[in-house]
Amino acid sequence: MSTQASQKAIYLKDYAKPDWLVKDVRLTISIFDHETIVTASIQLVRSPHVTNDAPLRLHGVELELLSLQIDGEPVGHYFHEGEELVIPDVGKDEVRLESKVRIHPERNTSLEGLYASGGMLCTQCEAEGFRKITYYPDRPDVMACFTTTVEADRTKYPVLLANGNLIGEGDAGDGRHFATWNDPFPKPSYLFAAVAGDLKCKKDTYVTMSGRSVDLRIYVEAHDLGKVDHAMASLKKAMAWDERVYGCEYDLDIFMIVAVSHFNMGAMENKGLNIFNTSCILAHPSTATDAAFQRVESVVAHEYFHNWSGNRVTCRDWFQLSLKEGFTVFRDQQFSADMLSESVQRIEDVNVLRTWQFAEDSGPLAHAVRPASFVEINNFYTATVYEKGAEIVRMLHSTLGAEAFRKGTDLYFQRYDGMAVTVEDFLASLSEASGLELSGFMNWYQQPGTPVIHARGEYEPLSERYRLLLSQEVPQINGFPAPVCLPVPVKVGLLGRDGQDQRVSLDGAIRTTHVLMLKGASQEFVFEGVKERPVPSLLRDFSAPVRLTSELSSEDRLFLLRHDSNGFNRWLMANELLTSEVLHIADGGLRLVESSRMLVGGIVDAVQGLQGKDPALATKILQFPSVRQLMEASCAADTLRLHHARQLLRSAVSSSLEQWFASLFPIGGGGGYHYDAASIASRGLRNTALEFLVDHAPAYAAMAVRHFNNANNMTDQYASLMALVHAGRREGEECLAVFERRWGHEPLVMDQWFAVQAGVPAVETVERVRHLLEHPAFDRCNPNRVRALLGQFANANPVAFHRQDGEGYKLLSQEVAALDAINPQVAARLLGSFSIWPQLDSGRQERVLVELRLLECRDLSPDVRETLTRLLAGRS
Ligand code: B3K
Ligand code: ZN
Repeated sequence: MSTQASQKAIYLKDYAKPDWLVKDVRLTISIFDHETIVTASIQLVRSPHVTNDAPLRLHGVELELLSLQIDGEPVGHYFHEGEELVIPDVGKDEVRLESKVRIHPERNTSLEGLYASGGMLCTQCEAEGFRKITYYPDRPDVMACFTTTVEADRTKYPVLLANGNLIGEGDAGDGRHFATWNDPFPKPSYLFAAVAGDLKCKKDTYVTMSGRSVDLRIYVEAHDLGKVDHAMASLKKAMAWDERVYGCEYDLDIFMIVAVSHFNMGAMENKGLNIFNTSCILAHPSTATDAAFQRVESVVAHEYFHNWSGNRVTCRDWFQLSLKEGFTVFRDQQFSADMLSESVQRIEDVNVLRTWQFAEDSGPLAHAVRPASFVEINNFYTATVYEKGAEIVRMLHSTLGAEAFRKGTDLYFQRYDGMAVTVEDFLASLSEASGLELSGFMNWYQQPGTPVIHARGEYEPLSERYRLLLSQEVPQINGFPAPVCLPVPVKVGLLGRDGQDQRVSLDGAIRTTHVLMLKGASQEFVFEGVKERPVPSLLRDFSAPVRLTSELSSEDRLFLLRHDSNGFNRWLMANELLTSEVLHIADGGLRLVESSRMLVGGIVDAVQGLQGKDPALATKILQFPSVRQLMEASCAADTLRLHHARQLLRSAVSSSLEQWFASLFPIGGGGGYHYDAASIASRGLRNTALEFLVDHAPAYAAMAVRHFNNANNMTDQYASLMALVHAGRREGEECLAVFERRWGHEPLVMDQWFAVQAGVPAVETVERVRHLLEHPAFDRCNPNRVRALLGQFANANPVAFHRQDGEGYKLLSQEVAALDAINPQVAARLLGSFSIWPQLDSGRQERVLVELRLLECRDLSPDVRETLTRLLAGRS
């Protein structure tokens, strides 16, 4: 814990190379019931660039130092400075440092460093958790080969794992045993991992493209062994995909995944020993929804892909975080698009981007994809670093084209293998391989804010020309330097009256889709051979992370919704039309008007037209913008009114589609559960229909109860539960009780039980959440449970969270304070939910500020203190 005065920012501009490098590390972790002893033997060499007798600085946090020797002699003179142990006079240029420390994983609730989860011990070292295990230069540009011995009681911890290949194991006396692992690949300490537990494992093998056989293992607690088949299948798909698309082959003889139930985020890419949140690895049709299956597939792939984009080539410093994360998110998005549906994947990714990243980019927590400074790096694992970072890589991919992009990534992986590098190095590889000048993209990494692109088109019938004027405005974000123009690829198609893409010419190239590169403040693009006045389909596939304004009329948008060959843009048109219509209804008398009827007609036509062709897209089109998105679009804070307006328009859709929705049943005829695009799509459409019907009329509650009772999979069961509970139907409460009785023993399913209740769009949900905080199964030490109840409440239930009397804000800030004493990372993330405050009306703003000021007076972790300071920085 720290006070405000000790908040110390670090700056990218101050980066200095390490004075000492590590040649090799030998680590022994001896686990006992009430303590763990870590001995480290580190071969250190003075870095060649250092001319003076630079002191040796090692990071260490919450370590009890038992002994410290250099070349076998006790170190006489050393001192502590912040998180560093400093040895001023080492004398020689190469030494072996041996330390012995005592740590207490059994008491470590921060879930960083070595900690206990259930009966096992595991590690989480990214970003700076290794310093909670031993004294070490804990920075990503210090890379070394690790040999790790884990030693523990044989009965309690029969499985002992660490990075790399197993090189020895045996008896250690006293009922104890040990295992020694060697990782031949140099790596930074943040990729270190060790696990000790009573685990069972599923084994498989994968033969790589060069014919090497890799041993694959997924370790879980015994009762979860039946839930790992999907993860194993996903891993093998990811390994094959990375070979095929990026030429990246796995390098060790073994690849292991361990599932733990207490984890701060989704998963961690430790070399050869990924550690996963159970929520991102376990999937069985009876306990996991389709969404959970998809998440497992994409997170398994993401962590696996890091083996090259992150591990073999790593980050020089934490400012470069997006170098590995943005690139790897892009890679996992490409993979998921290949596994299921390209347009649906893009819709989902853009929805996340527009909902969370755009909000972050325009609020008090805005920062660059590569920030220039930070206090606590854990606060920068954000939608901006991840999702906007992925969008930048996507723009590079579309600018270069797939082939040149691949040449660039080949060069990047080959040139920087085993090195810790920067975003500039990545861009240089792409530029060198493609011959394209890409330095403008550096600005995408360096400046925050979402650019606004204006598009204005003009048709000249006589010359058959269509002039498209594009201009950009880059917002000035408080506290950041004046922004500059960015390179913005805008993918465009021109539709004729028949709804078909016209083949038109731009700069001599004749195509149906063109990618325009807007570089300066404004630029005109002239299409030739345009036979008739077109309706432009702009920013297809969301070719750049921007807000687009255009002169498209509602009729044009409806036309695009009906006809656009670009599935993504059809959805975008529906989403934008629905957004403006709901806002219109909320602004007016909470009544449907003529434009509402026109829109409902368009939605109904589009959805019915997609039946049998693309039910997944139909489902997406039916997904109304969330109240959260409506708030973002309108700056309106009366979330209850927005909810009512949204429900009015939804019920108009229900009225028109009632028969059709009902025809998607009868229930029970679905057959067994299959995980494939077609089955997911048909379940998705039916469950969306159910949600509309249950909302629409109480009579459909009985149908939903039947669906709930007869469901042979969690997707259908959860969808019917959610439909009933969120519609406020009495039957919903009964199903909640049944669900709790049935699934009380399955933590991940119980997370869903908490989440569905935290999401009820009603002001009384504040009291419900308070009540659930007292439930015996609520546990502040488990981040999944905290996210299920409080994350859902604060981020996905604006009606309750923004309740006018401020009770939602009070609940959240009290919980942030309580959680901060347990797990600062989780607390700080939850506090970030307040970042919407400057957009609220003055009454709500004042109520938020009361809570934030109360928090300000407390003793807070650096994580929460930094977030709080940033939240309040711009207040008047
Ligand atoms: N690299 C980890 C995230 C670590 C977060 C540390 N606070 C997971 C991932 O993005 O793959
Ligand atoms: Zn990642």
